[in-house]
Amino acid sequence: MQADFFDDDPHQPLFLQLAMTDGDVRYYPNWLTLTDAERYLQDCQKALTWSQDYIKIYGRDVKIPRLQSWIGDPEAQYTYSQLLMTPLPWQAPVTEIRHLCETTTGVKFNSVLANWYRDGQDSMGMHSDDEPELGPQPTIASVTLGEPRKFIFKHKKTQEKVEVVLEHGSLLVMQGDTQQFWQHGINKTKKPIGDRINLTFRWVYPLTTGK
Ligand SMILES: O=C(O)CCC(=O)C(=O)O
Ligand SMILES: [Mn+2]
Repeated sequence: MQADFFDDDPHQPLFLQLAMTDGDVRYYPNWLTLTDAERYLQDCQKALTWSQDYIKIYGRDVKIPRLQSWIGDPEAQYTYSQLLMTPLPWQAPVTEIRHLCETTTGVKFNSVLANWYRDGQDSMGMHSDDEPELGPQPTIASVTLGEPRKFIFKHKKTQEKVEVVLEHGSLLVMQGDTQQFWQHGINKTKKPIGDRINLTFRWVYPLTTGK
């Protein structure tokens, strides 16, 4: 990973600015203390309502290779991989983490997609978070709890790749034109690895009815 370290505001945690053309991605290692990261990992595993969702591929229902939970304000309805997701109400561990994300980014979030990667066979295909309800330049705050996983960016035109290992207690912030120009994802791995929970906080604009 190529990056520069930034420490321009002593009240804000240190971050690495990833070297990416047409993108603005910041990585905050050790964003949470180890004690908080451990506690949040366990609380999220226990307290969230996790579901095994399916997507349709060529008319067949295919299992998404991870567990998910969509939490947010009631109007934050979201289509993800062609699934219309109605949010579950906010609850303790994610509300606290949401406030920490808002403090670091200076942006408000009304929803979070929680992903539980149970082992190396769970993954996330390459995609951009570019659904219309996220607006043209969404800020997405992505928190990692548990097993570190390699996060891959691929430029949509040049195919350039940038990789960063997302560590326990870290925060990744994608903003500006990142979703317009880049895809991101997490590959499967044969390594025997444990659980990872990822929380991606977003602001979802309510869907208009066209009236
Ligand atoms: O698990 C991750 O770090 C990525 C999650 C993600 O890209 C998403 O939920 O859209
Ligand atoms: Mn994403």
